Amino acid sequence: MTITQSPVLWMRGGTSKGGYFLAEDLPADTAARDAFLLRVMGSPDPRQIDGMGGADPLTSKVAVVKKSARDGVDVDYLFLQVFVDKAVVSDAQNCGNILAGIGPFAIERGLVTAQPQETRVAIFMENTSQIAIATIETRDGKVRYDGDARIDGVPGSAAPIPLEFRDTAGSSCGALLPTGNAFDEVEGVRVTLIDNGMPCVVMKAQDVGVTGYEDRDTLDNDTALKARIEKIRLAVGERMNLGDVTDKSVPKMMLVAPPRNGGAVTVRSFIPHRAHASIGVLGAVSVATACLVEGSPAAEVASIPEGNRKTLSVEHPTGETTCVMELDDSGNVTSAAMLRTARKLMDGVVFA
Ligand code: NQM
Repeated sequence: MTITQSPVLWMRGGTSKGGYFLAEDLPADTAARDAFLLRVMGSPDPRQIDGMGGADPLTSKVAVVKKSARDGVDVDYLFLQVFVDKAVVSDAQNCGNILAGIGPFAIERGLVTAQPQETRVAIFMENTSQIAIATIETRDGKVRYDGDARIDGVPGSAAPIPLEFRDTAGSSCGALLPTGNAFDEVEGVRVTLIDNGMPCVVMKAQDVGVTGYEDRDTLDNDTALKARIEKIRLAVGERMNLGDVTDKSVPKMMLVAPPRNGGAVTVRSFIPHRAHASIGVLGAVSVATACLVEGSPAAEVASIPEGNRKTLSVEHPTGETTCVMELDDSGNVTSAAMLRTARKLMDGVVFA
């Protein structure tokens, strides 16, 4: 089926933005779907001038949603990253920021019925076959978007959307630590290969010649640094069970340094070729988990509170993101929660 238009809801989800589609509105054939989405976003083109994308990986994102047939699950969510400057649409990663808009979208489209005060939406994340629970404020049968919750990287405030993740370890790599090691040495740099919801390569910023406190533009303009970490990324794809990662948006590259504002750790992330303006949701969960791995480079720079329930503030270029992690008595992370917000921006028809 070739289509030239589709109903869509455009939303900000967390610190990202993208098009939310019902699965039934898109072609079932992957090649036809991807061709349509590339046209919708205006890719490949660094400016995405002929489409809806914002010339940034964080604003070139798509959610495909359907009612779930799974027990105890409300909706199935497939995340698609539409590359900005390549004709690539990838389902190789999940996205916890776009996830924040899934509950509101499901209610807007009648896939989930709004409850009197708040509506719990159980979401099956198709990319990684895991479940997240989002709690959406609802009044009079509608989503409430206004509120007092603030997240760094987004101006103003909005209704809170708590997200809870369980069993995210090994989401794409098969194991939390796919090589079984607290660190491996790759291209002369000590790195932790880790996946607690997002495949990440975590290394000390100083080990690749930066401080970890640079702003996004400085890092984005550092071509020597980017070439160095891309070499590491390509070298670890197979070891992380991700295969050839040349045209994949994972693993993410995470440069860590000691916290400066009372948090647990400072992170500068590459996703993977552009520096992130803040940090991804599952990216933050994975880095926070790396800080808890004894003997890892991240543990050396992190400041970790005591107890089995840890509130870890991950400092990033535009503020911080707080992850609340639950650990079992052996120190394994059993769940992670994070606060996000979302906003409905446009409801209509998009053309290809
Ligand atoms: O890690 C960007 C984002 C993300 C992903 C990226 C995300 C996550 O900020 O769960 O949210 O890492 O490509 O939207």
